Amino acid sequence: MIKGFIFDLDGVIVDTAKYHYLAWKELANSINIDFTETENEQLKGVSRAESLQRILNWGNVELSETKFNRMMSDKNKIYIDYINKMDETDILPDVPRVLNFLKTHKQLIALGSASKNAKYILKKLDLFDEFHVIIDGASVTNPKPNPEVFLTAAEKLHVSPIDCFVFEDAEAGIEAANAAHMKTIGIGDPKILSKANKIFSDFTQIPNVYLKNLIYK
Ligand code: B16
Ligand code: MG
Repeated sequence: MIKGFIFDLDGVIVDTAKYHYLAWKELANSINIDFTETENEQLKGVSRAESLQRILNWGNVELSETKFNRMMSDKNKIYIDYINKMDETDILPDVPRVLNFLKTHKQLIALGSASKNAKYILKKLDLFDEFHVIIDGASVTNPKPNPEVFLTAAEKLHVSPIDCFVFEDAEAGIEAANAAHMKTIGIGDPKILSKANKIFSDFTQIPNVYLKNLIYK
């Protein structure tokens, strides 16, 4: 029984959402756009370019291509400054237990993230070698909610999409995994993740027996 287990990164393995928020807020405020955590929720799982476009739309601001690209690069510099302070103590509780359980049961494990910083972050967390396949924002052309990121992960794992499980914290990610015909496990707020097949508040709530059932049933 070999199944594919695909993990989102930001908000699932590590709580980088707060750093994305702080970096975007600094940028948005610099061009007089107000930006709150409620709006930030709509950027989770969304690509960097689409995130900036949404912020500009909220503020009714238009930018030239040059300025748009400069803002994306400025945002990433601020974000990387936060990331540079991270280490393995920032891995969210019980993520290592779940990864170890799946490995012990010879399951295939992939990362499916929209982030172009995913490989760098995994190395900082000392988790890079835990994944058989890493699909990130640089590997695909169509960002979530398009299913490409997850379908590519399944293809590279050589597992059929219907035998894949996706751990996701964002609405766009759940939509992408549902569109890929995979089973979705939402991590976080049930109000946001209502389209997921199953929801847990975090990995501490996922018992080994639940994982065992996913593998062998
Ligand atoms: P970057 P995930 C996503 O990562 C984040 O949730 C989203 O907020 C971010 O805009 C996106 O990555 C792009 O990130 O600027 O690092 O390329 O949740 O899909 O792991
Ligand atoms: Mg996420």
